[in-house]
Parts: sequence; C-alpha cells; structure tokens
Amino acid sequence: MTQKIPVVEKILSANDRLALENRARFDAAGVFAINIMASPGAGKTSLIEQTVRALQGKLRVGMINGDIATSFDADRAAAAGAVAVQINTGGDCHLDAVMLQSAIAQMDLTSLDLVIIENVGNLICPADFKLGAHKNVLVASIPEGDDKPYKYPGMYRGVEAVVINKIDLLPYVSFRMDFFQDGIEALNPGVVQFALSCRTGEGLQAWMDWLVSQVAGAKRF
Ligand SMILES: Nc1nc2c(ncn2[C@@H]2O[C@H](COP(=O)(O)OP(=O)(O)OP(=O)(O)O)[C@@H](O)[C@H]2O)c(=O)[nH]1
Ligand SMILES: [Mg+2]
Repeated sequence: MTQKIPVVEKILSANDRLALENRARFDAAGVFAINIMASPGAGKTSLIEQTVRALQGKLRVGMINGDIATSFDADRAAAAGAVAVQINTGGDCHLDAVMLQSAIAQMDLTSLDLVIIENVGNLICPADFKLGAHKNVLVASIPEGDDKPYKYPGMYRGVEAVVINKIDLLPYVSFRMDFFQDGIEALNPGVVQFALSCRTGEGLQAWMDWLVSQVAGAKRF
C-alpha cells in the first residue's frame, strides 16, 4: 500500500500576505521600492536626501518615513525633492505591511518610478516584518562600531545591500573594516556593499549606479 505523504506548506502570516499585496501594487504601477533599515542616526535620511537630489530630473522618487514621532525626516526628503508621506508608528519599533499599505494609499504611485521607505531606527524588529519592497538595504555607520554584524545577525542576513556610511570618520574612530566585512560575509555571502560618506559624497556614485541599475532592471519586465 502506498503511503500518503503529508505535505506541510508554510502558512503565510497576515503580514506576509499584505506585503505581497503591497508588492503587487508597486508592480502594477511600475514602481521599484526599497526598504532602508538601520540603527538610529546611522544616516538613513541623509542617504535618502543625497539619493533624491542625485536623481532629480531622472527618476520620480517617493519617500515613506516611519518614525515613532515627528515628521522631521519626511520634511527633509520633501525638501530634497521627494513626494513624502510620514507614518507615525505611535510607539512601534518597526514598520509593518499594514502601515505601508496605508502610506501607499496616500501616494499616486503611477506618477513615481522609485519609492524609498525609511524604516524606524532599530537593528532588531524591522528585519522580521516584510513590507513588500523589492530590495532591503541596511545602512551601517562607522561610529556604531565594527562588531554590529556579529551582534545583530538577523538584520545583516536579511538584506540585499549594505551601505557603510560615515567613512569620513574613519580617521577618528577605531573601526576594523576587515573584521566588520568578514562578519557580513559570514552571514550574507556576496551581499553587495558600498562604503561611502553622505557628508563628503565619497563613494556615493557606486551606490547611485547600483540603485539606478536595479530600477532599470525591474522596469524591463
Ligand atoms: N560625519 C558624518 N555624519 C553624517 C554622515 N551621514 C549622516 N551624518 C550625520 O548623522 C546624523 C544622523 O543622520 P540621519 O540621516 O538623520 O540619520 P537617520 O538614520 O536617518 O536617523 P534616525 O531617522 O533618527 O534613525 C546627522 O547629524 C547627520 O548629519 C556622514 O557620512 N558623515
Ligand atoms: Mg532618519
């Protein structure tokens, strides 16, 4: 007698299901979306400001900012030229797919090419909540220390790109770049990395080239 083999499939959580819906809405509108995560003060908004300015006249950019309070960062992105929406999480330490769904509803996605989501500053919880973005990007920064991949492995494992910001501070801070990058490589082999400074602009071009190529690649399909 042949045995009936039970097949157990992953049951999508409510958040995962909504994240897929968000992704479908981005795709239907021809929008590429990235989710930027980092610890507080790593330079997420600074990178977004630089990115929006560099894309002026080339790509139409929307920005969704998640913070516990204030609209400071959405205001900064808007001043740089993005169409910005602020989500105040009211205490939650991460964005989730429901919050993102509400933010998307405030945007005319068809008028945009790229949406940059700035997650709440935190190296733990944002890694566990899919939003529907096409790429997840982690911004690390030199003053945080070179041991962060070892201490926050979940965050480093789940991203498609790592930006190492504030390299202008390398002469003043003890930071072993080899140790830091070995930690990343062990968790996420081959992940694309950019070392740059939002202050001086050093290294920004490689980040911009990668981002533009990602958007262009997505638009081909
Ligand atoms: N020296 C130096 N300072 C930087 C650089 N990038 C950002 N900063 C500074 O770092 C501080 C935090 O930058 P933000 O861009 O606000 O960081 P954030 O990650 O968006 O912060 P939260 O949203 O509060 O989590 C600001 O004082 C920036 O001017 C850099 O490349 N070099
Ligand atoms: Mg910010």
